[in-house]
Amino acid sequence: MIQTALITGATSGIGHATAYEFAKHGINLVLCGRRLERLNALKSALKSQTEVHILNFDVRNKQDTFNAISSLPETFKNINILINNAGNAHGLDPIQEGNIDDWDAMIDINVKGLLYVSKAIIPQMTARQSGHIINIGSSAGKEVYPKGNVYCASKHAVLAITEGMRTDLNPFGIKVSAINPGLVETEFSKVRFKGDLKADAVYKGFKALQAEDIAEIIYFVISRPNHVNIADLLVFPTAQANSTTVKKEL
Ligand code: NDP
Ligand code: 8X3
Repeated sequence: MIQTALITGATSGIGHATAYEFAKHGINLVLCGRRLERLNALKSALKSQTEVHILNFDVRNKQDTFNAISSLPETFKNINILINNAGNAHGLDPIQEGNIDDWDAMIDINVKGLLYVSKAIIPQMTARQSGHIINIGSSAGKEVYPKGNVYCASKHAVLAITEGMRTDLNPFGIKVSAINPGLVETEFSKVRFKGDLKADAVYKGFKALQAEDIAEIIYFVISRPNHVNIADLLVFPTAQANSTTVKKEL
């Protein structure tokens, strides 16, 4: 059976690489993000391999999120796989110096946005009694590092929501998984540091995970047999032992 996956945050990094990985396997794609020109470019690049529909909305906006998902044409309406990936860190500051707009962004996007998208998709999964939801958490959802405060809180929330979903959706046979990467070289640090050159230093001196590494893992997780659910997966680059221990050669 041909499957359809909806990927949030498909314009960059992990979501972008996952779109390519899924297209390779003939999975139909609903690709979401705010940067329309990137969504259009992605559609052009992948349309020879699979069917692609793009949805251009900000997950912070509840109404836009529901409108976008309910606008899906009949052929894309049945989402079998939901990849809740859109998210970022905004800032890296001690709590006493934290920027309230950054806090709002992280809670609104990483937590509330994930909930809005899930709320829009789950009813069709419960109706069909099948589906797979993958939430992209983080090693930051398992430990709190200095100045990580609110980002770590948002990712701890993602893990709590994942467990809650897995429990509540258990009667419907829906799989729910969390994939928790450590350092992945994407636009993540550019966003966190608002374009500051500091971002370039984050992945220097060691081989960080690449977006494609996570995309392959996501495909592995969604392609297990029906009776197998990888509930929670933590992955680091070899050079990283935990959030604060990274072997760098500078
Ligand atoms: P990128 O910055 O490369 O990608 C983030 C994606 O999220 C973009 O496609 C962006 O699209 C989308 N996004 C951000 N804000 C919104 C919004 N308000 N509405 C809709 N889409 C939004 O980072 P990554 O690929 O690294 O991040 C993907 C996920 O992986 C995030 O949840 C992140 O927390 C998590 N993660 C990242 C790690 C890392 O080290 N890179 C490690 C662990 C987890 P657009 O701007 O076009 O809307
Ligand atoms: C991204 C990894 O260590 O920058 O979630 O928080 S980290």
